[in-house]
Amino acid sequence: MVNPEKSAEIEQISVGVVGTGGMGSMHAENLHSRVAGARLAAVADVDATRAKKLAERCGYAAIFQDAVELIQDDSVEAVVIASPDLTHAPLALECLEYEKPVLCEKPLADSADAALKVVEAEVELGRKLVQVGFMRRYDPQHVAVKEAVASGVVGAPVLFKGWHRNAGIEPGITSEWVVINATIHDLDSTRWFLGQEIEEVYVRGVNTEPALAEDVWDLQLIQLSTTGGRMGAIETYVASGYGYEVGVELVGEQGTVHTAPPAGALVRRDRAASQRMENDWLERFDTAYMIEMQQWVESLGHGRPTGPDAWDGYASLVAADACIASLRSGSPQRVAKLDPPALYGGEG
Ligand code: ISE
Repeated sequence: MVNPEKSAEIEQISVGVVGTGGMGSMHAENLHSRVAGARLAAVADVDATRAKKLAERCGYAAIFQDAVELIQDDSVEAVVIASPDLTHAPLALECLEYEKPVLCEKPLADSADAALKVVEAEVELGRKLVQVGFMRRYDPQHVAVKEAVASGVVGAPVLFKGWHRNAGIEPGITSEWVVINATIHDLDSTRWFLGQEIEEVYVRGVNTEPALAEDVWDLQLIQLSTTGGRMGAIETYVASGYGYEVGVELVGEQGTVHTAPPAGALVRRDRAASQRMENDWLERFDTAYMIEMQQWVESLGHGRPTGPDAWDGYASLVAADACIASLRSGSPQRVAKLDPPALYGGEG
């Protein structure tokens, strides 16, 4: 789908994309052909061949092998970080150094301590420039659930349930990776839907996948409670084998709301009914990624990003750290108490 406004004569912000794997390519292609008000100015990747192929597909953007050089380049006004997780925080800090707005893929960092450095740098700067790629907040199904809950139709929400299943494993993963790379989305969803911080977590898991080391839990179940006395249950299964599926249910005092099944044809044949399942997050959240990028670009036109911020990135990692402590210790863990600085609406 090409956005017709793309070709209109409107002012365009020049965006550089760091990382040209699956996520970076999708963001670059959205910027190039679907999002109004932006142009793909540059891409960066250590893999020059991959970067060149993407640049050629997307209107011959400039190519960098060094992400820092892309960030520093005068032709780049805003940056998307979609490189490996470990690089997110250092590159976000570099963007803050050059006062460039940045849409940073989740997780904001590989630990809460590293994410706090980004928060502190933003506080020091005195303005928000970082948005974190929690794209589910833009998914029409998730937004519909959020709106239904906010309308009060089911009364006060008392329980959040989330399920998150990946079709197949990535080789060499660890139990900690499952939390930081996958469950991080569900921790953000819990905070977003309940409007409260996570206070305590208890994580259990099992290994279902012979291709992984025995101590790697590819199926994890989290029980949690929040600062306002609500509860949550998150299932993350990164080796479901059957397809990619993400959903939420909110149980309220007078009813429940949950994400509708993905739209698509129900085929009946040979005395069976079937519906195609999505393969991965790029397919399932295609619309969400596009809306996320469009709204980010528009918000920059108005001076600052309005989506999930560095504090959301940090708070989700504080909860993730507690999940990791729980899976290692086998016991429930308190989540460190949060005190947001004034920049993020708090008194700290
Ligand atoms: C992946 O990195 C993502 O961000 C997806 O949204 C998530 O569902 C998947 O589990 C992660 O590995």
